[in-house]
Amino acid sequence: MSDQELVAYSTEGDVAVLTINNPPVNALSPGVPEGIRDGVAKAAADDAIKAVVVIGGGRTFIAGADIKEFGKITSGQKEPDIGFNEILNDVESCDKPVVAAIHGTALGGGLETAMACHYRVAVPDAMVGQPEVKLGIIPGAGGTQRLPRLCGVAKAAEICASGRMVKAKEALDSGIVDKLVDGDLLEGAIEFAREQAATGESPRRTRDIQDRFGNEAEYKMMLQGIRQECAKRARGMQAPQRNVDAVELAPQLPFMEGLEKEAEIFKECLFSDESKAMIHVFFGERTVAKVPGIGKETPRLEIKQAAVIGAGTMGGGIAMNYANAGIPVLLKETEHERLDKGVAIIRKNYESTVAKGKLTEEKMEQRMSLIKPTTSYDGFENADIIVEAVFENMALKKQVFGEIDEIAKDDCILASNTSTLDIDEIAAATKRPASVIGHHFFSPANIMPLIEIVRGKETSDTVIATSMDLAKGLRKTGVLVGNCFGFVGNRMFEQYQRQAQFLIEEGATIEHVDKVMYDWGMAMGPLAVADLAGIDVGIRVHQENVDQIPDGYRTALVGQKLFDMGRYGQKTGAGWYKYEGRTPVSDPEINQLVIDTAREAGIEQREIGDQEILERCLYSLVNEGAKLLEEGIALRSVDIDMIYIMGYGFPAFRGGPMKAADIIGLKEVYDRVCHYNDQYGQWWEPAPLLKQLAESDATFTQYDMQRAK
Ligand code: 3H9
Repeated sequence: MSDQELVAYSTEGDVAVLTINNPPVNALSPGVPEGIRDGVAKAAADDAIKAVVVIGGGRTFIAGADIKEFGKITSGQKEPDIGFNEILNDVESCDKPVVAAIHGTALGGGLETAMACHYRVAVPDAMVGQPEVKLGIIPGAGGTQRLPRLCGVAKAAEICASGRMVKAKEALDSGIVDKLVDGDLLEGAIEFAREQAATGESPRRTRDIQDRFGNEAEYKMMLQGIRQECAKRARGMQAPQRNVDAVELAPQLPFMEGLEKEAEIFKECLFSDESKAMIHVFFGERTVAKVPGIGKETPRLEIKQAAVIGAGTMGGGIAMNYANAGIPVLLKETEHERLDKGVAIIRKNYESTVAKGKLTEEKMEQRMSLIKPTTSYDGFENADIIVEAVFENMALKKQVFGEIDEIAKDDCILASNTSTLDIDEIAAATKRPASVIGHHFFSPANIMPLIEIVRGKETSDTVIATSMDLAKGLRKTGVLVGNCFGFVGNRMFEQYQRQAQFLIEEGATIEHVDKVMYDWGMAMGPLAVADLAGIDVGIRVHQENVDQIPDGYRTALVGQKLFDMGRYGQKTGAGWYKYEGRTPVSDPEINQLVIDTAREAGIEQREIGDQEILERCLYSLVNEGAKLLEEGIALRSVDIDMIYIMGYGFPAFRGGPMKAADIIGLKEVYDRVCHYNDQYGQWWEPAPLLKQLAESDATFTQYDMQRAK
């Protein structure tokens, strides 16, 4: 495609119209900025033209710089492009009014382009924003310098540091947009452009605006608040603070100097590990939706009626997801008492959302009315999907699947919410294994954004495709995985938990292990997480699968003792910690129990440093992840990363366990796995894939790309 076609030049009487045509989202790929500059220059040189309108072709204005180009820069394949700033400065210098006409979204470099235009008009449902922070960077083409000149320092800092989308009305009220156009956007923009030209005044250039920064003392105080909020919300991340730093420079420096400083910070951020991780996550979120062999042509089933079996914590949460998506759902329990309890918890959950002002009472009632509690299978014959969410026990699950096989209609999807058990064995309890699939939700199921979709060996493509679409419809991310004990998430998690417990048996304290992992960015430390998930859940899963553990392998000892003591974690008020409400408090009794247990088992206790804790917890995840990749249980390393970020509180700014390993360097990771293997053997046997990639100086990301070819 030629540059000319990327930005089409046309005229409407005395107004030049530049239409950007770079589908799907009009990213500023090479050629687009140049096309805008050339179009503006052409209009400027034409005496018959009085004004210019810049508009996006297709569904949106401009979604920003082409994010794919960033990887080329950081890997040294391409020079950082500083030419974009010059182009925008040229656009802003034009003597004829240039009007950005915004529909869809004007994001990142898209908003920066719009702000370099002299005026902005937008349709009422348009949105603008500087989401660069979500990529671990700051706006690099004047966003941090022009935005405060339009809407004030405090607001600009908040927009840049949060990366949130700003609705058109708010953009209008805060001065980012000049006018909302109700009818046809292009017509409205042309009319507005003509009005500006008719004033005869030179166009208003954002860089010259000086009177909107706000009161210095006031915005300084607000910036402090924004920084504190970022430190909490984006713990461990640099980019939010760097966004505030850059915006704060706007009132202090002349515009061109501000741009230079912004470029310095932008480059610093772009080359950071944080940015590599966040860009990986951006593409990862989109990649996981793509399943090789399943395309648009794969037939889907329509899901108009759902049914859930089991009204416990998981079943109730799953039913809420369907109700939230407007899909009627039957919720079955064996006894009235349990059913009533489950429904009461659902109502309580909704009520707390209403109390926070995030849901209206009316919507709550609507959703409650979509959930139909029952103790029988009546109505199940009409369900398009039945989700089993009973106790994690194979015999029970097989019994349930045998029952639903008798009553479900022919094309009904039979999904199990099992978190560890063999989907093929469950499917074998039915006469239709092609309809059986795992839908592993994460607790609390109404909140956590992940569903591990487990493909059995006979699951049909239609059932997989429908499940992936359904996940999206339920506003979740579905990640397709293969069938094995614990699938991807829990099989890795077992290794992680095991190392955390081994570490304390060898002398680290519970608090120390948790602190190291929390400080590294995990939402919670491994032992605090075990308390949240339930010590009983972990032990029961372990008991169910104990025959999977090779003979003579070391197993963790203290967890079983906590279970025997009835210390199941938060739900019983005590586990690894004691709980005051939901606040964990160290328990000297358990610290002593660990020491006594280690002594009885002949495990020597020693000083253990932060680095060993981090390595053993993280690399045990990575090593198992590499095995899952090799076995084909995980489709790509990025799928593992998304599962960990969305389901296990892994910090997005580390990119997920596999990306974190890539960033550290697989050679280093492999060396340390070998070191622990020399020391402990057994669980530390290095994954052959890790060895192979480390020895060929490759990364998991490269492995993904290689396999996608
Ligand atoms: C920036 O601008 C830096 C500046 O300061 C300049 C510095 C010099 N680049 O999300 P979707 C792809 S940083 C490349 O499914 P939706 C996306 O991968 C940028 N590709 O659609 C997907 O590809 P595929 C700041 C991009 O309708 C396809 O387009 N801007 C880009 O659900 C469709 O995307 C942002 O961070 C891009 N910028 O949502 C905005 N954007 O089909 C990032 C999208 O192969 N974009 N793609 O998987 C978004 O937030 C959403 O895409 C958007 C549309 C809301 C626009």
